[in-house]
Amino acid sequence: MTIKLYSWPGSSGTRIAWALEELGVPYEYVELDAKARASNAQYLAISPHGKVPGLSDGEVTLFESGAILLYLGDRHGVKKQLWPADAGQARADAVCWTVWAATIWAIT
Ligand SMILES: N[C@@H](CCC(=O)N[C@@H](CS)C(=O)NCC(=O)O)C(=O)O
Repeated sequence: MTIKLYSWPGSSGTRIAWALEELGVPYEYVELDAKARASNAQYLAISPHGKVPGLSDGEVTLFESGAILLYLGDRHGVKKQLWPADAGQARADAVCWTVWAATIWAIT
């Protein structure tokens, strides 16, 4: 099952590429043309507002970098001990800082 990261350099997709590299999960980087993406029906099925990043993992598709990071944590991070498994304080902290990073980075 191939992971595909839809993004372009210098975008919010950078944080997803970084996470995938840290997780050591193989993925395909699909560089989108920022100008043409609004008419890219295949991509709009993954990211309804046409923004990057978008990610597909087999049949599963996601948009919003914060949501993608939480998904990667659950799907690949727990088994690599890079994401807290159980619903304790460590996991709560991981979720809080992930959403913070996805939010603060977007407004600065
Ligand atoms: N909150 C979203 C922000 C997504 C976003 O704004 N992406 C920018 C690139 S950094 C984009 O696609 N810009 C094109 C546009 O706004 O039309 C996330 O974190 O994924």
